[in-house]
Amino acid sequence: MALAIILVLLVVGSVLFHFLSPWYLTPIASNWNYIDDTLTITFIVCGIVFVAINFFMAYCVYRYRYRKDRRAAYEPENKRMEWWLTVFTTVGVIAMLAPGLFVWAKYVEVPDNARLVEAVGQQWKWSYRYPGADGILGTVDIRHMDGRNPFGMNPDDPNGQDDVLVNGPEIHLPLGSPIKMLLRSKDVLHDFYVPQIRAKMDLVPGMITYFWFTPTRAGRYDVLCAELCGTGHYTMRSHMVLEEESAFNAWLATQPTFADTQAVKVASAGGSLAEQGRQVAESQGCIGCHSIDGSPSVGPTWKGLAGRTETLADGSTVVVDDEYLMESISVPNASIVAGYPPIMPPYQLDEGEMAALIAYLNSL
Ligand SMILES: [Cu+2]
Repeated sequence: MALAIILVLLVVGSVLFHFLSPWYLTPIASNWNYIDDTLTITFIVCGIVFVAINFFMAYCVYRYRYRKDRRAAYEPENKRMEWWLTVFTTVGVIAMLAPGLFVWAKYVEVPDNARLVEAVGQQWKWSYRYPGADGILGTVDIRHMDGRNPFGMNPDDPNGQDDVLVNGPEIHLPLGSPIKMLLRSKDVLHDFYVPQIRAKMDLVPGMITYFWFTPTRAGRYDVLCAELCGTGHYTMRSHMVLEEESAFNAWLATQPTFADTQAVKVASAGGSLAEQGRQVAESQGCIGCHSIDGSPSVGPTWKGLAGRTETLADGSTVVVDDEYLMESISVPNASIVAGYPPIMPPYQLDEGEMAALIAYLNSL
């Protein structure tokens, strides 16, 4: 009897928890209401089955409890009950699968007028590329990738010169028009996921995968990696800002094109060495993990870094000088500061970039 009551209480508690819990889906910010509907249908089907099975179990536990004067009867077959179970199960499974197929058909059919945006994943950060005024993304190849060209842009492709490269921690997109997100990985499996968009897709090395959506609600949302991709997986984050077309265009205009990034490198002109270093830090995405105002982040803050005495993971101490900074940039895991995870990827900078970055670090 006690067991039967516990079972009933468990069911009632689960149902109450579902309706009273504050943890539910975040407000949707895209056109994918279908995905929410599919989730709801699955939830209802599973919920009904969960309640029915547990109540049935509680009933059986009570009804067929042990009694001295009663023996169990052996009944190996019950045709009628098997029919009922088969029919119910079939209807339930169809109710869960059919809407999914319907939504999937829409999910893979990208509208013709969708704008292209590319997200590039690597251990453990995101970067983004827009096609520029011509609407065409330039070709890329892994052979072109280096510290100067992290996207692997083909320098001889005229379509790529005006591509806008965002190596920072944010992607901006305009509200109201469909976006086709192209996904490319530089190393291992990743997964581009923004919970408010309700859409996600794996990044597979050697393939360009995609999905599409129409942003509908302005805001700043977390971009997550939803595929375990190594020790720094949890830090592989970014933000998606959805805003009005005009604000989006104003932001996009502040981002460098591929031609800009190459010109800066070649000329090395404009601004002090420290200012050039600030640009290197921005273009390499360093500020995604290191704050410059002393606030805590994934990695140690850069504020007051030069000359600071750091305690390393092995208990020894080191005074931060140029040599230590250089080592920490090119071989980050050689000396890890105590309290931080060993997750920074090595950066290959050329001599000029390294000198500029160190001048910038020393200036903070
Ligand atoms: Cu990842």
